[in-house]
Amino acid sequence: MKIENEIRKAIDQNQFTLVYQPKVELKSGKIVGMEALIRWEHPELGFISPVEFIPIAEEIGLIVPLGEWVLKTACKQNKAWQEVGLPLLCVAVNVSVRQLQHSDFVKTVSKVLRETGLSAKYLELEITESVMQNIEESTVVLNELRSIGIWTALDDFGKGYSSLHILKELPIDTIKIDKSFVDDVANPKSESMIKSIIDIALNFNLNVIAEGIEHEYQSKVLMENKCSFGQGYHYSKPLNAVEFEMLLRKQS
Ligand code: G
Ligand code: G
Ligand code: MN
Ligand code: NA
Repeated sequence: MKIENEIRKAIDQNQFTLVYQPKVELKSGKIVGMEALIRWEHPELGFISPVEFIPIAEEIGLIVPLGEWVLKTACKQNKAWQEVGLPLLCVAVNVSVRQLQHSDFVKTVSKVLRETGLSAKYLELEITESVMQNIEESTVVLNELRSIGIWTALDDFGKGYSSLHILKELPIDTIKIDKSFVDDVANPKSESMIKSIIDIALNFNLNVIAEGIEHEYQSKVLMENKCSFGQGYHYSKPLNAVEFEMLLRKQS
């Protein structure tokens, strides 16, 4: 069984689902947004991690239709939650460089917003440093997204080679501090790095959120260093739509 064919079949047969991980205000633990993450339950093979199939979908170009499905599903779900009176939150969707560089990307995002009725300000796109492969093109696309009112975040910040360069070059709104720094925050060198990253971000007028918070003490160090938002198992693992909605109802 070839995984390429299985991905194609999975799109047609609705084998993919999305889970939602809360983004919280560290001080209060209050949910301020959520990141949508794709999940694949294959009928015979069982759970397959996006770490395995996203790179293949990218390679064979299927990330474009798959990414559109993710966008549409996340926007539709967010709109549905808004319509039943739950708090107005921004949903973040991960976007591959291959999608961003596709000539129809901005058109596709606009179409999804129009069709789902979700206002652009409730959608955030998470991109990675790989968009630096083509700075000029990425700048044009990111400016177009900004002009529509969509937020953008730079995922896995600090992990790559051109983290500082990308801040200088690209119009983005938020950086997400990579989990590796948060993991290691008890180490004074890591804490200095986190502090420096946050200072740079704040100097650039960017929002900052920390990823992969698993323990209370990590959250404390982040707050001491002026990071106000976070995400991670300490607050909640990614939840299916029903579970996420229950959590939201409990808080609102
Ligand atoms: O959710 P999890 O930690 O298993 O995700 C593993 C990786 O897959 C992460 O790098 C995450 O960004 C990526 N990923 C999850 N969902 C999506 C998606 O919808 N689109 C893209 N492009 N990547 C995703
Ligand atoms: O690359 P990206 O940041 O989009 O990937 C997010 C991934 O990290 C998702 O697969 C999500 O399930 C996972 N994740 C989220 N919070 C935590 C955490 O606290 N610990 C660990 N180990 N993984 C996490
Ligand atoms: Mn992400
Ligand atoms: Na990340």
